[in-house]
Amino acid sequence: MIWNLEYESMSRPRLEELQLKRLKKTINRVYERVPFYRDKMTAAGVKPDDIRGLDDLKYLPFTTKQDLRDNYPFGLFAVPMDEVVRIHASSGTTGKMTVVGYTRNDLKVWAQVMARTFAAAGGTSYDRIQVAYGYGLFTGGLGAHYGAEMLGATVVPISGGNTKRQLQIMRDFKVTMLACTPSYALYMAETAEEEGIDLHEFPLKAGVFGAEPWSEQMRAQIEAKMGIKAIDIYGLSEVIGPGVASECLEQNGLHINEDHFIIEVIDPETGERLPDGEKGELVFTSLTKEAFPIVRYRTRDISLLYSEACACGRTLKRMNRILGRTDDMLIIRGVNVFPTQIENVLLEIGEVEPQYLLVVDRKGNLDELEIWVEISEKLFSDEVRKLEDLEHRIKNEIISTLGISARIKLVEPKTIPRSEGKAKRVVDKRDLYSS
Ligand code: DLL
Repeated sequence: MIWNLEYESMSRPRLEELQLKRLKKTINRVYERVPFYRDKMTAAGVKPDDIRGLDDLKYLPFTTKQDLRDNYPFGLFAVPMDEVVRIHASSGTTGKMTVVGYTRNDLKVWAQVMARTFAAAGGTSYDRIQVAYGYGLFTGGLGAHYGAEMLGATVVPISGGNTKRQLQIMRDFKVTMLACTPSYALYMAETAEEEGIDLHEFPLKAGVFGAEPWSEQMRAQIEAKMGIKAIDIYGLSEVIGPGVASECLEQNGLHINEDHFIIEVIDPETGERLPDGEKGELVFTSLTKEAFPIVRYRTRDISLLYSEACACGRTLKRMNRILGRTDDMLIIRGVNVFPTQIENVLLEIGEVEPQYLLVVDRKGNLDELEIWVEISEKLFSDEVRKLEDLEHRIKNEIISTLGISARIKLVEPKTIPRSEGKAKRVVDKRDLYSS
């Protein structure tokens, strides 16, 4: 079923007309209400009236995660706080979070695009949807929740964790759709196997999985182990959360909700726009958001666009699954982690050398993070108790700032390989982006 038939299957000329009207409104709005945008546009010599066609978007400056950090927490909001009814946040590069806000209407739009997502995965009001994305500042849980409610489905808002209970509820409540990260879906499948539970006997038919990179092999595994259709869904907090783009049952590219977001693909080196079919960095501009409009946001995600028609009837352009990133952001158990955040924690604790290595692996479908930290000769020959205490403090500090647990391995000076160029801080053993 196509949830917003009119908007999801518009002709290109009508869609572009709508996009232009909305783009002009958004640009006027940010120019008038957000000093950051006005200053950047002034510096670039552009005024809202210069935006006469969709192609003129290219004259506007990009917005980056650094800009969001510089305006932490609410500096880019375009409405007074009494109109903001919800805040979400995700981790930034060096400790400061990226904070986004929603008006009542923004929440409605978000629920609409998420209802589209579930409908595109075959969902209807007869479905029971288990939302096992995390609830909280992360956009996954609440984003999926309101979308599923908008669809009229029965929502099971279980959030993440407690896998055996997830399986029990899935069986007892006769859940038909699952929403979580793909790695958690695989972990659930594996736990089911261990418990002697056959998921093929459950009425589960589909899952909407995203928030982290995954591959076609992983899709095949999930589908075989769970007996479901595994649908890829993409989004990011800065743009709205989940609901930016999602696959239909054709499973051949993710339809972008272009009536709400304009997508561009750029060469990450030159910033030049690339034609459909060429691989580059995704850049988004919101068209309807009120509290946190965003103009030409550089996602650092790499993909490409297809403009051929899709057999499902939707005319919205599709993007390929995410093929990589242009920066060093890791996604560990669904949490965005920048190596610099870990570096900051280590520096604040002191007592350790500024030499560290992050080793990320996936064991039994669960991500594991090991942090190797060099300590001084003197400390290394110290009492074991002191070393254990240091290990504990680092572990706790990582949990409280990043929300993930890590194994800490204190190593002797000069153990971590030095590099002649850029320091290599990460060894990622998961093969995430191969298809
Ligand atoms: O992860 C929003 C989301 C929630 C999407 C639930 C899908 C499902 P952030 O925490 O801001 O928002 O992280 C955004 O996650 O820039 C990508 O690098 C990555 N990402 C999200 N979806 C996918 C996907 C949410 N389907 C960042 N494939 C993005 C690959 C994804 N990477």
